[in-house]
Amino acid sequence: MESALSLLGIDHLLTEEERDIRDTVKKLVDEKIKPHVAGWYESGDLPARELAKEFGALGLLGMHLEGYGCAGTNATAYGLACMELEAGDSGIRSLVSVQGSLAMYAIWRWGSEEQKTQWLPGMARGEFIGCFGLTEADYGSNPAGMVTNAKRDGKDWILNGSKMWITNAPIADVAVIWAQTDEGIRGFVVPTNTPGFKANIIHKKLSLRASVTGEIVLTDVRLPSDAVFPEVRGLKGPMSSLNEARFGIVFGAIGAARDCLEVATDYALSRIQFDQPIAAFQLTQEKLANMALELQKGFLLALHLGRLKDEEKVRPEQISLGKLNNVREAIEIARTSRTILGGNGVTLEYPILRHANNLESVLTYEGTSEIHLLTIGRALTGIQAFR
Ligand code: TGC
Ligand code: FAD
Repeated sequence: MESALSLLGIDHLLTEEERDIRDTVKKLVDEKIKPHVAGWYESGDLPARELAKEFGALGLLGMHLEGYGCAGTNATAYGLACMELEAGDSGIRSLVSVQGSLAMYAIWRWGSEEQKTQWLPGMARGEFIGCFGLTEADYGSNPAGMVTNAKRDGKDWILNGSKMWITNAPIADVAVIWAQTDEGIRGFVVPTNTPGFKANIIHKKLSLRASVTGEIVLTDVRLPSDAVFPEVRGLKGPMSSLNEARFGIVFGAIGAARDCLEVATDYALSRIQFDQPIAAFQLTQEKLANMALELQKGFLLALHLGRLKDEEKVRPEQISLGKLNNVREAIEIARTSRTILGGNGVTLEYPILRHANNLESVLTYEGTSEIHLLTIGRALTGIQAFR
């Protein structure tokens, strides 16, 4: 029998090194994540520090970055790692992508040499956890309007404002905070023990429960002059990190969808109704075949973008296309897989509704599906329809 991603024989499109990395991450997820993640999801808590160290030891944090203790793999290998992590849980992939693609990438791409040497090696080892504060309560899709601000006071900077929905904020050692200045939006590297920095946990989430999300409140946070990224001004700074994380999600969503399809296929083969396995009904086979079709197409799209990225040719609107398609299809696959499990599909005994609920966040964060539609629309027409 064919497995969910083997139908097209896609494996031979990967290098041996890429397959090794994928298989290593899969083993880690099978042994250390899958047995526990339903419990973390139910309690809304997870051992993030221990996991970060484990991921760091395996070289997964900032794995596609060069130098400063990072593994320096290609982008495709990073994508494959995201795929396997998200087959465990989107919250686990988020832990890795916020650390590596958002916080570490921002420091790696825009930081001074001192900022890089101070933070990146420890972040790569998982000793320091990072977060990335762009979104505000009133400025989500439109970060250009942010009101968090940084003002000069002598040589120091004083930060005031708040950030909302910030993954890892309550457990972070360092926060990359984007703020308005009199020279436009700039990025600041903020140790979270700086007086005036507070992070409150956001409770009652029904999605991404195996991930800590917080609100950051900044009250007269005094930072030295060298806490700012020296060169970059404007949205280009944070958007460059978003490109990295969105790319990881293009692969990640396929991992969540694959896990759903695999579970649904196994279930369909063993569940008997009307004296036969439900897999024997044509309606069930239609569901499985359609899901496998979208899964293969989504993986090929991800791989194509990975190859483009490795050649440094990928454009933001191409990443938008991949994120939009693969998350949208992954949610459809999760929901259809859930129907195959009937009543059992609504419990945490099976991963499917957990994945489906997580994918609601994935559809919204890193640019909502509407924002990605408009980004593609702008690329097609040359007309921006955001405002
Ligand atoms: P716009 O005029 O289009 O651009 C302003 C400046 O930014 C540059 N830029 C980009 N640069 C690199 N990559 C991209 N994808 C870029 N998009 C824009 C652009 O070239 C320009 O540069 P410059 O030098 O000319 O100034 O800006 P706009 O205000 O019209 O906004 C465009 C829009 C709506 C597409 C953008 O604001 C957007 O993508 N909004 C969505 C916000 C978002 O995605 N937030 C995510 C927050 S982080 C998160 O969700 C983490 S979730 C946890 C996890 O990842 O696991
Ligand atoms: P809004 O921007 O208010 O959008 C609401 C609806 O309006 C959406 O459907 C949207 O598509 C639509 N809409 C908005 N503008 C337009 C338009 N021009 N045209 C058509 N439709 C439009 N942010 C961070 O900075 N760092 C993080 O680590 C982080 N982690 C997150 C973790 C979780 C679990 C979640 C849920 C979010 C996280 N976010 C993070 C925030 C996330 O990026 C935002 O939620 C997202 O960008 C959307 O912003 P919003 O929630 O304010 O929705």
